[in-house]
Amino acid sequence: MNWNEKIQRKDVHVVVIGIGYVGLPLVVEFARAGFRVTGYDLDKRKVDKLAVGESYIEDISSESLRPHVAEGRLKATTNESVLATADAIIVCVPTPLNKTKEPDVSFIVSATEAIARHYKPGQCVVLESTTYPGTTRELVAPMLEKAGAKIGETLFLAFSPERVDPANKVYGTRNTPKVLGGATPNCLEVSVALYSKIIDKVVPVSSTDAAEMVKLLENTFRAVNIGLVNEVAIMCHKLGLDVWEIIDAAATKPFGFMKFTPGPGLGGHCIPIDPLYLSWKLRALKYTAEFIELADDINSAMPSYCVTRIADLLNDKGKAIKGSKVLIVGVAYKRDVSDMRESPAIDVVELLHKKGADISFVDPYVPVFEEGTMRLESLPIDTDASKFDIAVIVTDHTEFDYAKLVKTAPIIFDTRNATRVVGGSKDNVYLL
Ligand code: SAJ
Repeated sequence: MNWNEKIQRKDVHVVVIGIGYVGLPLVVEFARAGFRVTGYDLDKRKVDKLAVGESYIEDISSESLRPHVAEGRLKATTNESVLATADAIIVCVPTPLNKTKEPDVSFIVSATEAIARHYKPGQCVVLESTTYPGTTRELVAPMLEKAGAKIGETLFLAFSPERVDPANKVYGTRNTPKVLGGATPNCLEVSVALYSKIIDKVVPVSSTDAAEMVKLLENTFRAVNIGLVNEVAIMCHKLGLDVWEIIDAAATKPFGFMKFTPGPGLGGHCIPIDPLYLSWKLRALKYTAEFIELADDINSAMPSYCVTRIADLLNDKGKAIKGSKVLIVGVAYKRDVSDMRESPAIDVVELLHKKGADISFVDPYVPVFEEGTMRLESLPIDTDASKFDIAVIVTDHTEFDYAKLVKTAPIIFDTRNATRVVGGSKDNVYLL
């Protein structure tokens, strides 16, 4: 039976390797489309929850899992031998940076080694983890060929960048267009046929390298533009201008402008990391990706810039950072999420701690802040800010009471212009 028939008859067992914030939504969509799906992960906690239809990802409800688990079409396992029973294997493993800010593709390698150990002719393998152009072709394909696969004949290999946007209530897996590049035309045909069953709009491109590069352009575009507005914020402060007013006014331009806002730095597992996969690849080709490296320098320096501004504000009140009581308002990497990965708050807190500040924080999404030797517990969301020398808004969660904060905190350093929602006099508020 050929792939198209298998797909039409839903006679396809899909195994998703890595059931995190990218893999789990795919598990749901393949199950919803009527396929047999198994989530395979080394994390027994996730596997045990998925196996009983319990979600552990904010954007996925347990109700969307349970019926498929009850029907026996949706399973979960920590046992890699499930790969031998897979018709399609989707790889959604992390691609972090290592200590020297270089790509760490070890999770892709481990996943590919497992696939190779259980390779059977006819399988379709799609890599979704964000990575540098060439990974699928130079790293993954040869490992599978060593196991006997003939790419495009006995194994269909593709790359499709994940476009999951945590907490996005408008765009989910099904209605976000999905780019797909095949290692060969046959590979593209099979993977497009499969993904078309779960994604409204599949966007084929000419190769796996092209598909890998598309994702890196998407996120490099964001990192560079965020770096630009962060530098504009520094320039405006030196010019005595309100950068938020400038950006809001520029954003009235109905064409040729896209609004980005300055902040305390670049957080999350995508934007600070993905562009460095691209600049690393180009360095290997003896080329310096100037914009990426410059944006990374500016974005990485924002926490330290914020601490300098905090020092100046306390100094104006005759206070040193050392011994001052500082309330950090919000520590997650962005509004209304609980994720702390690469959060700029980590650097802001560490720098203040090194200077001897007496630090507390409040974040309804993050109960405990742990970094190095530091361990802080979040104060209640209605903490009285008048007991502190300064309140620093690092993450502008919606549920904070900014009006109360403006009324009670002696000084507020607002890195997100979150206090714009508060009317009346705000002469104790200082913006990035
Ligand atoms: N940030 C700014 N200024 C901005 C936008 C973001 O300082 O104008 C900061 C955020 O506070 C955060 C970091 O940058 O610390 C990243 O924010 P993000 O809005 O880009 O959010 P992410 O990291 O969740 O990015 C994801 C990405 N999705 C994928 O990679 C599949 C990104 O491509 C999306 O564009 C982004 O969500 C989104 O639009 O929300």
